[in-house]
Amino acid sequence: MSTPRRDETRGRRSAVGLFLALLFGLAISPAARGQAAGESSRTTDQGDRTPNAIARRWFQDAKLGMFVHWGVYSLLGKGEWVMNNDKIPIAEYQKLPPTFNPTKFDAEAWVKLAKSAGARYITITTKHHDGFCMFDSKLTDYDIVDATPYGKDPIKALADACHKNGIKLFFYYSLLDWRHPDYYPRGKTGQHAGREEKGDWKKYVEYYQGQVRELCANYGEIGGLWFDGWWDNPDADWDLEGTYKLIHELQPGALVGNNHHVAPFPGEDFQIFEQDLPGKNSAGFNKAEVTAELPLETCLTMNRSWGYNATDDAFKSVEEIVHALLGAAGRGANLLLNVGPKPDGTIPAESVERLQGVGRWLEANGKTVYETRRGPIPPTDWGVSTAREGRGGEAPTVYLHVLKADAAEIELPEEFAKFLVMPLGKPSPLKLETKAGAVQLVLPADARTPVDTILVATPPAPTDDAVPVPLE
Ligand code: H79
Repeated sequence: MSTPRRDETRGRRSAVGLFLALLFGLAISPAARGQAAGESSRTTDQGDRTPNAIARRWFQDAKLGMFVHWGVYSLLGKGEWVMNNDKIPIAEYQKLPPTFNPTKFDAEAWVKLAKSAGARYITITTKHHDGFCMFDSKLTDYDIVDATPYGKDPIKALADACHKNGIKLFFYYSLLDWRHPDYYPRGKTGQHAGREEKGDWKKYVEYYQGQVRELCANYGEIGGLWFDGWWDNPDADWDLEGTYKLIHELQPGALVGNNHHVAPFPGEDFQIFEQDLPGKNSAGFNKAEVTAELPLETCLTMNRSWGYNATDDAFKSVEEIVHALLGAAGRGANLLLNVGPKPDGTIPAESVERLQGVGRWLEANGKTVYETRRGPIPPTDWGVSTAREGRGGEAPTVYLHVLKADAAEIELPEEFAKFLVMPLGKPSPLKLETKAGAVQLVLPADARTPVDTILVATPPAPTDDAVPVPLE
């Protein structure tokens, strides 16, 4: 083995033990420790067999979801905020549903597309801020079954297709409602809807909780609820506690997330970041601290819009999306990647191409992403790390994802000095040089691969004469 033996005694003591310590943040630099310590026992404790704990682990393993923003706003092709942005009063906006007839909607095709992308769950808008319900609600006629010529419940079709294909389904639900007369006192947005200046907030809470009950009761097993819009009226009494209790009672394996941009509330199962990786705040509203207690999720648009936007062609490349997925995974988060279907129910070709591109990448490299946790090396200038626990006698593994295309040398923490590091799928160890307490890994051009150079790092064998067996 060509790696330098800097400290034989320490190396022999227990390389695997050192690795485990490294993996769980016990024997590593303070920065890395901060990162690894984030894995709390609540989310990784394999012994916790409650449906909620099992679901959280499933979520952390799943890594990629497909987000769907679809509603009557899709007809206008200007995104899901069009009612607010174009100051369309309800009297005008409600002319949209009678023209909404997505005859090309094919639930099975959507689910298969999500699968081909490597996504393990779908999160779909059941009601957005405009208040229009894309599911069959008995509590309003302002829904797709009662108010459109389509007359069918696409959420039901999607739930059935998800169950059939082993994909979990989460429901996006906007707490904010620009149309409901009882959404009063009003919040920050939806000022031009033309509503009367009155309303009974308590009745609104009953309405939305009733709809949450419908979503939990009528679609079989669901992955969870994904709330948004709380920030419109943060001082109102939303009775989130009651809402979360209802969900957890009706669906013990369902996870609750709320995109409220503040620190998680009790009863929430994962923390959401919008258009930013956890810990970043390019969007301006991701100021909440990253919690160490919960699984994390970053939701991201593929272009600049959530709902279908006919003129927005600022699509990210497959490479950028894969980097976002890895940036999330390296921070312990999932990526929820958005598509905005057209009013006819089809998904834009640009999105289909990108989803399939991501899927091809995951097909080849998914082992270094799915079922991993963030690795012992925090995100750095060259890339990120993920880690896989050793199971069934397998050695634990750290995956180094070198995202910087021209990186010729990368620096690793000194604990890696004795590791065997090899490019994924190429059984030729790379050279490690220890310099002033840090390890430099030499990355020749022929060891690099496009999009992501994945290096498999395994701890040294426990004895000097044993030959380390690479996992890949
Ligand atoms: O559904 C998609 C968007 O329509 C919705 N969330 C994603 C998933 C969304 N709503 N608003 N935004 C995204 C932008 C965020 C605006 C905010 Fe604010 C900045 C919320 C809080 C600070 C604007 C200013 C709204 C309230 C104050």
